[in-house]
Amino acid sequence: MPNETILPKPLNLIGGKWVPAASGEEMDVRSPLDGEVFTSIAASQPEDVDAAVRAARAAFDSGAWGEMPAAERGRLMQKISLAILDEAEALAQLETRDNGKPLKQSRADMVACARYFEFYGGAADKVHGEVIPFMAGYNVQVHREPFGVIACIIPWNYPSQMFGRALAPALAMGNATVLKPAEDACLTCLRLAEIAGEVGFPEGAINVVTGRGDVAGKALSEHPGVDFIAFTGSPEVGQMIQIAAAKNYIACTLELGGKSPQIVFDDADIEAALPFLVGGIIANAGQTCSAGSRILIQEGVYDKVIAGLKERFEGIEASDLSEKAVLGPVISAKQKKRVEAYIEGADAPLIARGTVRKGAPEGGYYVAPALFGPVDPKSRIGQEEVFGPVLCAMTFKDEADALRIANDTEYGLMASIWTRDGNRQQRLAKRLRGGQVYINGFGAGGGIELPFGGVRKSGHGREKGFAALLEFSQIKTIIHKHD
Ligand code: TXE
Repeated sequence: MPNETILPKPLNLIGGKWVPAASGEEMDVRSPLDGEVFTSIAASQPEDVDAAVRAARAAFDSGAWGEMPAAERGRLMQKISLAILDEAEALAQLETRDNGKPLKQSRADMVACARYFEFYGGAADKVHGEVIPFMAGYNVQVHREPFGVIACIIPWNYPSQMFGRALAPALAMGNATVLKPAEDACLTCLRLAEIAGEVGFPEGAINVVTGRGDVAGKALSEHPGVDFIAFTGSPEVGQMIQIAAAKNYIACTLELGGKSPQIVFDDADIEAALPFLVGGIIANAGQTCSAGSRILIQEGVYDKVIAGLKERFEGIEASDLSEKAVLGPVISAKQKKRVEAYIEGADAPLIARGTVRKGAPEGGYYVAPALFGPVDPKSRIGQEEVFGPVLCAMTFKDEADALRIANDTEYGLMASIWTRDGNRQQRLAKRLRGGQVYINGFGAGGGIELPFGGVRKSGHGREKGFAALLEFSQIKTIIHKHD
């Protein structure tokens, strides 16, 4: 069990107060490690969401957060960053219990969460405006302003990382926020919001409402008091969010799924590539929007790369022993069923299957990893996002063929190129569809400093890096005519 002292109560954070859902309803929380219920969360209704949006609006309008000197805002963000690091181990234990990911990954997520607040806290007083030379007798200033109230709707795959990724840039720019974390894993978000209060964030700067997506999430996305929506999740819900935003004439960022390719050419350093080819789909049990779920291999090295992948896949065990595991369970019984249906229905030869640890709890959501190949790029498993530890290997003849296959999905989020040819690296990096391209490496959306986001069914807008500060703020031009 995680450290009981930080196990959050089934409450929402609204205007600095911890309150139950107005209806009193709660939802069970199950651990993916054993499928057992171990706590509950508030099952919020539209009225709870309304109260949270009003609290955020009040905090914004009062200037308590947005008009606080930027350096002071930044200092508070540095404080939460340090407080998260102080409590990182207990938070990581809680994350693993709630989400199922191995402890090593939960620990890395806490460092990343703290780093988001450090990075954006440091940037809070460094976003400058501009002065535009206009006509004689005019002084024209371009300011960057907060939107006001930002709704952040986030998924369950990286709850604490997403807390930092969505909230830190929004807060740095002076917005007030309402967070709707995912019902499948949100406990660390509740504790992180509590820590923000403990280090001195003003009431209402961060509000958190838990509950079902189609109830609380929907109410938040449709709320007329929201000025901007940052959504990460499935393409289907992303589309609903964009429609809801359009109805209120507001903007949104959508960070949806992917079917990201790693492209291995004949001249690649295969030994260097193999750990990244495997890690790109095994990390977080493949439940990463930027997972490298397609490996495109040039014909001349196909057998060699497959032999390396096969050996590694057969050695991977899905395990409940979180301290040692590299692969944990998937998030839910529903997700396990979905991933297994893809594996059983795959129209491609199965090359290798890992195992599930003997003795792992029966009720846990473990899926032995699977490697398929050669996969027809047009097949269902070659095109759709599985969101599980399932890797599709494909072959290609030449650079043009690789580019065509890589870009031929509805998604466009990430890609990596493994080759020693510098000209090819540049040519392909520019032509691959997506928001991030790695050359001789793969970091699944890696780097807090690095702008990240997709195109088409992978979404739009950029998070991370300085780009997020621009995304979470708007321009105002002040034109002053003087004598
Ligand atoms: O996502 P949902 P799910 C993909 C992945 C996965 C599939 C389904 O392929 O298998 O989506 O996952 C909230 N209005 N990704 O069902 O439902 C919900 O409560 C407003 C990719 O868990 O999109 C949660 O907070 N909000 C992805 C968030 O949306 C709604 C991460 C995401 O849940 C809502 C997760 C509604 N009508 C899944 N319905 C990535 N890009 O990393 C749900 N929500």
